[in-house]
Amino acid sequence: MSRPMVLTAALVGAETTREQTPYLPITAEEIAEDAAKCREAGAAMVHIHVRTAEGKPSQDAELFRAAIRAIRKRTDVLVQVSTGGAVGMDVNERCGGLTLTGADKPDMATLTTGTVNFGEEVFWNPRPLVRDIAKRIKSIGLKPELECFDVGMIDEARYLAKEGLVDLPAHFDFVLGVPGTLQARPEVLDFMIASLPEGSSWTVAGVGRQQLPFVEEAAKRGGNARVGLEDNIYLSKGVLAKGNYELVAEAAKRARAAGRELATPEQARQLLRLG
Ligand code: KMH
Ligand code: ZN
Repeated sequence: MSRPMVLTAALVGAETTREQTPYLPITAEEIAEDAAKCREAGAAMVHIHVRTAEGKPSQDAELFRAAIRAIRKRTDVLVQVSTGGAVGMDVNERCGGLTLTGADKPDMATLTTGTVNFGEEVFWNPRPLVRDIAKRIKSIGLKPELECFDVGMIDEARYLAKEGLVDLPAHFDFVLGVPGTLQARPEVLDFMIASLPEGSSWTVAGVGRQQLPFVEEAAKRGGNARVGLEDNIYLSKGVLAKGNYELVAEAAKRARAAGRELATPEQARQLLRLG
């Protein structure tokens, strides 16, 4: 039996707008409703950002708390909080989700290990800032998902491990296809997999129209995949996904067609070594 595939749904993001798609969840209830449908469709984890009532990107702890409570009321899907936030946010703002404790504590948090162009802007992650976020994640007993927009960010994770800020093997997410960064091509994925520290696990998040094809690329290679409105709003050319759950359902279909079963949240916990 092949290893079950972990599907993550990136529900909200910081860049997608209601003008682009009316199906973007914004409130805690909308996020939770979509999260529960994503779980039913085959997702084991959701990656969340939060928004103000006006839809502005935020990393406010209370907004995260409300979203996490609403999700956990409805479903057992794992919850990963973003520490990337939106470009231009300072480190304390970005780490709002890491201040939650007890029943509101997330299951995982992202950690981007380097600076990268991000469309017309810059997603700023110099070493001191990355160290700061890595320490915060470690100090609350969470495991990071190492978000790599470029292959050098995998090497940077090795460097952080030498400093004792990240434990190896770890779980990596290759984000491929953001304008201005490394694009989603099969040979890029192969190189990234070959560059991983021994024993590490990986997910690939193809951005834009490469999202669903890269579920297949991941499935073939024994890895995991991320889909969702953070990275892509279309189910097919010109057809908006009517919620994250439609993208998860399509990803699940493609994963199964490639011979992969889907991981439950409990299996994902083991596979990603979340403890
Ligand atoms: N919104 C991007 C600038 C993360 O969630 O950790 C960063 C991002 C990464 O989305
Ligand atoms: Zn994100």
